[in-house]
This record gives sequence, C-alpha cells and structure tokens, in this order.
Amino acid sequence: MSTLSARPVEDYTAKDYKSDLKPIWCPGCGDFGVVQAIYRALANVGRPPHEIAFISGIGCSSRIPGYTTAYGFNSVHGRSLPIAQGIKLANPDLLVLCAGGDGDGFSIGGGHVAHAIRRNIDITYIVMDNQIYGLTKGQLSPTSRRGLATVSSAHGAMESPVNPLLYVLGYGAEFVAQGTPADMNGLAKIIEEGIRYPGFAFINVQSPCVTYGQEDQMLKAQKATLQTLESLSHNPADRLAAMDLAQAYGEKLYTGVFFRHAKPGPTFERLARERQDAQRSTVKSRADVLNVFRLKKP
Ligand SMILES: Cc1ncc(C[n+]2csc(CCOP(=O)(O)OP(=O)(O)O)c2C)c(N)n1
Ligand code: SF4
Repeated sequence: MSTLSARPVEDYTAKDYKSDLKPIWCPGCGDFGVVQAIYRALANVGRPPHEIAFISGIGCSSRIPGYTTAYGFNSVHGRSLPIAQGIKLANPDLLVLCAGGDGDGFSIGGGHVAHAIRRNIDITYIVMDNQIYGLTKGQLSPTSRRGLATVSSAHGAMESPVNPLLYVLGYGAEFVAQGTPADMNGLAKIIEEGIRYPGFAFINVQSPCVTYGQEDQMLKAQKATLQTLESLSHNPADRLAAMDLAQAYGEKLYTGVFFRHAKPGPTFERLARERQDAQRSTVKSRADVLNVFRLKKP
C-alpha cells in the first residue's frame, strides 16, 4: 500500500470511483454490470483514484476507464497490455488495471497476453468476453462459437473458438478467474481478489452483448446455468484441476477462481528494480559503467 493514500481504506465507497461520464453502451449491455463490480472491488481495496491507472484498447468494453475516476488511457486496439506494462514499470507503486474485449485481447492483441503472463507483471487484466465484435457491429470474434453466422460471415464461423481460460493457464498465469454480471457479488469479489493478487491476474467476464449476442449468453440464461467453482469444491491451488474445468469453456459456465498460485513468483517490476539497484551500487567510475554494459574501454 502506497504511503500516498490520503484516507483510511474503510472510507472509500463505490461512488469514489464513478466518473461523471454517462456510459453510452446499449441499454442492458453486460458491461454496465462489469463497471459496477469494478467500483465495488476498488472501494474494498481502498486505493485512492489518483493511485490507479486504468488502460484499455478499443471496443465497446474498452470505454470502461472513462467511466471511472482513475487515470485512464483508452489506447489502441489490442495494445492495452504493452502500454499497461510500461506504466507499471515506470511507476510500480500504481495499481494498474487493464481491460478490453475478447477481440482486443485474443485476436489483434493475443500475442501480448503470453508475454505479460511470463513476465508476471502485477496487473489485473479484465476481458469482457461477449464472443463478438460489439463496437464494429457484430463480426466474428476469436471466441465466437463454430458455425455462428454474422453480418460478415453469412455461412458461419469455420474456426473453433479460442479458449481464453486454457490459453492463460497454459502460459502459466498465476491467477485465473471467470465471472459474470449475472452474479454481481461474485464478480466484485473475483475482481477484488485479482487486484490483491501480487502478480499478473487474468479475469474472463462473460459480459453479454445484448445487440449482437446470442440468446443463451444473456444474463437471464447465465443466471439459470452458472455454477460456482466453490460449489464444486474445486481447489484453486491445483492447476491441472483448473485446466480440466477450463475445458468446459463455451459449454458450461463456471464462475470463481480457477487457479491461484499458492506461492506467488517474483514480479517483473521487482526483478527490474533489484537489477537497477544492484547496478547503481556497483557503478562508481566510468570504467564501471562500461563494465555494466559490457563495453570495451576505448
Ligand atoms: C488496428 C485496428 N484494427 C481494427 C479496428 C476496428 N475495431 C475497433 S473495435 C474492434 C473489435 C471490437 O471487439 P472487442 O475487442 O471484442 O470489443 P467489444 O466491442 O465487443 O467490447 C475492431 C475490429 C481498430 N480500431 N484498430
Ligand atoms: S454493441 Fe454490444 S457490447 Fe457494444 S455496447 Fe451494445 S450491447 Fe454492449
């Protein structure tokens, strides 16, 4: 916790994180619930808004930083993670959140996810997975189910969908969870846990697109089918059990923490800071500088 915190943790409420901007999402969009859950999670964590940086890509879901009072950066489609990592490295004291759609995260930005995971940068990455491109009016996304016909794919999706949960578990993510605004308490709790996890945390949110999505993805259908991992007595310390359950992505809606590493590894920003400090302590002369960079003396 930073020493900059102006008020005691218990003084923060969800209202402190809600900006004056009125969301322009379609009425009923799942993202309304996601931003509410984020306000609640942030209030429980109790960091002041000026100590939070919220980075997104481009998409309906990527509008989310603007609806909070945190410092926001609505960046470039698929590039939220590189920007968030740069911000975290420049100022490791900031609480850094990252968010966007399934297209943003697993299509154009898919290559960045693996590297953020293996660096284990302390960022919480929230993907609003609606299995469609919402902003650009309903094209196939990487998580669209096979056979889905859309405005730009009249004959249906020919590829099988990306499984975001297996993807991140396979790359070694230390914290992996799934939630839905159909269970607001559960979603706020998962987001809070992700923020508190000392390393890269991935949260997949089944946030329905009411305009271009499918009937069985809507909140009513989700409420009727979701199963909490807690009710299955899943042990979140067991990566293989988590991978087993994650295989049901697209068929069953499991919510809760799939995996939380029992012994969190070092974060990239900590290792980078330690290396910088070690180098500073050894550099006393020009010869030392050359040695640090392994350059030859002229
Ligand atoms: C480099 C680039 N390519 C394509 C686009 C067009 N574009 C904007 S948002 C988007 C996809 C949105 O889908 P998703 O990321 O899943 O978010 P959603 O709108 O569903 O929340 C696309 C293709 C863009 N803005 N920039
Ligand atoms: S198009 Fe879909 S994802 Fe975008 S605001 Fe509307 S309901 Fe939400």
